[in-house]
Amino acid sequence: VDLELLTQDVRAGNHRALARAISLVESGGSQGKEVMKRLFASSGKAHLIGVTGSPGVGKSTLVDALITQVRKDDLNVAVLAIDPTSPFTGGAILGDRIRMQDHTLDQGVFIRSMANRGHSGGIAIATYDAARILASAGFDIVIIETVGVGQSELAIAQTADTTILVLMPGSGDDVQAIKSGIMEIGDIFVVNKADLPGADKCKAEIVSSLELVHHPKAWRPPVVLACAETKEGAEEIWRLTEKHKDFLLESGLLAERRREKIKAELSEIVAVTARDRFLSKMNTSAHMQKLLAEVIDLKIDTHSAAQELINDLLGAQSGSS
Ligand SMILES: Nc1nc2c(ncn2[C@@H]2O[C@H](COP(=O)(O)OP(=O)(O)OP(=O)(O)O)[C@@H](O)[C@H]2O)c(=O)[nH]1
Ligand SMILES: [Mg+2]
Repeated sequence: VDLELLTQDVRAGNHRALARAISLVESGGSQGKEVMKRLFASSGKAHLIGVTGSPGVGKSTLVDALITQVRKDDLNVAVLAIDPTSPFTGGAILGDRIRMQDHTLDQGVFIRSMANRGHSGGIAIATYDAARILASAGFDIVIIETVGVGQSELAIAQTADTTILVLMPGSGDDVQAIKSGIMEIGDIFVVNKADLPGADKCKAEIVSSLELVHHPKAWRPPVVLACAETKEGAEEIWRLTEKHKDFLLESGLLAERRREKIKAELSEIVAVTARDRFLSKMNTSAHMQKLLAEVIDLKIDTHSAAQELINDLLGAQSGSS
């Protein structure tokens, strides 16, 4: 791959080059890192919007409706759909394509699914990189759709400047969200499938539980009823998203949040890299074989053995043991 040419094409907004560059960061190799090095300086401008919620609440349908709104304002939008791992929603890749295909002929829209498996560096890191690639291609808006269940999905949702939490009535979702503490990550709450019974009750419960959550400065997360299938509520959600962005800018919170996020991202990269290095060294270490035998014979306990290995590896890495 000619990386100079590739990154040039990415900056020019070429969709094929974008797909290629994202594949490179997804595979976690050195070429992906090189791509990021070249694009980094031009990657700061997009508004990152996270859309998260339980499987099947209508996130993709809502994102599709949001794309239409964004295009009406003459802005470009890219979507990263992080596939759910759950076997119950395994059809999501195809589903997302079909649902979003209205926009596939539009140059101002780019949609990409990312598999939640097989990332040596972790899906979160690949997602941060992909979002930056899209930003440097000139997309004004980058939407990241994740299923808000696991730790890594929450981490991804938190990379966004604005996080939209989607729930639906009658699923027990609201109660679950309140219990698990994910209420804190939502900047905008959407009760989707408002055509189903119980939507008003669901909204009321969220509103009252939000009163117990601390929120930064002047922003009180709004709770919006929506019917993504008919695009009802999409315009209001888009307007609130823009309003939240203005709030972030005016309050100085945007800079503060981005700082926190970059810190988390750096920790993640360091942790993942360190773990990989440790594990590969450990597996080839002769000392490891010896300790293994000793643990089996109950001559040394696991914690002490691990500590010996860590001392070994750290010593070897810093070149002073
Ligand atoms: N009744 C009703 N159904 C809806 C609405 N929005 C979406 N759906 C349906 O809900 C199902 C799931 O929609 P998706 O948009 O795929 O949901 P998702 O949250 O993206 O699902 P995963 O990505 O698999 O977690 C589909 O059958 C949609 O047609 C709505 O407003 N009302
Ligand atoms: Mg989806």
